[in-house]
Amino acid sequence: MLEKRKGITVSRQIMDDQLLHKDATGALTGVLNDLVVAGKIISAEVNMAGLADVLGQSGKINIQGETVQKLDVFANQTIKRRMEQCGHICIMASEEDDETIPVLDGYEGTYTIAFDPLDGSSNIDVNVSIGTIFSIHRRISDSGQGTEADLLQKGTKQVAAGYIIYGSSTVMVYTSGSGVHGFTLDPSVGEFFLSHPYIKIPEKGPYYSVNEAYSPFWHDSTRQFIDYLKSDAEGMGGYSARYIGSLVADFHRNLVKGGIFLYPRDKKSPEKSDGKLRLLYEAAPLAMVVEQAGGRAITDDGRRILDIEPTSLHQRVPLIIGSKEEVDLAESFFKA
Ligand code: AHM
Ligand code: MG
Repeated sequence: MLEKRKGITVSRQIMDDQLLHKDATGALTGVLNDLVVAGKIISAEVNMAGLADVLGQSGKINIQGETVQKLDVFANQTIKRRMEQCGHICIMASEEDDETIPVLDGYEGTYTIAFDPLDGSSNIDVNVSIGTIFSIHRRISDSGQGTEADLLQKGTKQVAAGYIIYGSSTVMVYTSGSGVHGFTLDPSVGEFFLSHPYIKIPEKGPYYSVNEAYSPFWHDSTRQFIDYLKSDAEGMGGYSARYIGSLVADFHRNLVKGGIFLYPRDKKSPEKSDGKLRLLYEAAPLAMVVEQAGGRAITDDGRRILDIEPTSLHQRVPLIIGSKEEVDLAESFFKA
């Protein structure tokens, strides 16, 4: 059956998911379909990025006389434009904007969206995988433009979450609470086709992903955990380290192959006292995906990411995410 589903379009899957919810109005389907469009537009621009560099530097004029935009700015504008007029969103938050973003008057809907338009900024100019991450909640206010409180809801309240990775191919992975599905973009026809139905993260994985250059600044429990993985006490023949520096890419690899990703707190700077990654745009959506796939996501003091009540839009949170066994193991070190 699963094999037979392979190759269906992302729109078909989104509609099938909608059928599982008897009260569904089609609004969430509308949001996800507009996100798919945004993903295709960004993917096309990412693929042109190398060429744009040849034709003109960002912020300068290219050979056609157009201003070349920075990719992260372009991705942010693309998603905002699609969402402000999609008719089902009442307010947005972007990692790139300090404040909440309203939708067009008359287009206010029932959902909110928080997104990181192009995550992995250090990899944008060097042809390494980058991605868009999104998180969707149902509004709690009644009507009109949404409020910040509509966005500051915990991860367990997400109705859908996922990411689009722009890598060797463009892949969209999302969940609306009934499993995780992955779709690969066929650029020749401009359509995402189901390539990874009902993704399950391996219970135990061969990889750990962490920026080891920060190890002198780690807290003891983090260092002891990573040393333990290297010691082969788990009998894996030793773990392998894989760290791209694009969360989406590191997460996606571990989701498919198994493993653990860590961005813990460190003592390097006061700003890193809660790690680097953002709760609303990065940690909570990926936590929903990983839990739906059978994995776990916690902080480095053992809190479940999805249970954290957000207090501000750009709040950071230490993130430990991946295969169940490795996250359980990490937790035992953090609690000790
Ligand atoms: P960004 O939102 O500015 O791109 O930063 C987030 C990125 C993540 O994709 C990645 O996991 C992390 O920063 C890497 O940070 P570091 O270079 O400190 O290891
Ligand atoms: Mg980011």
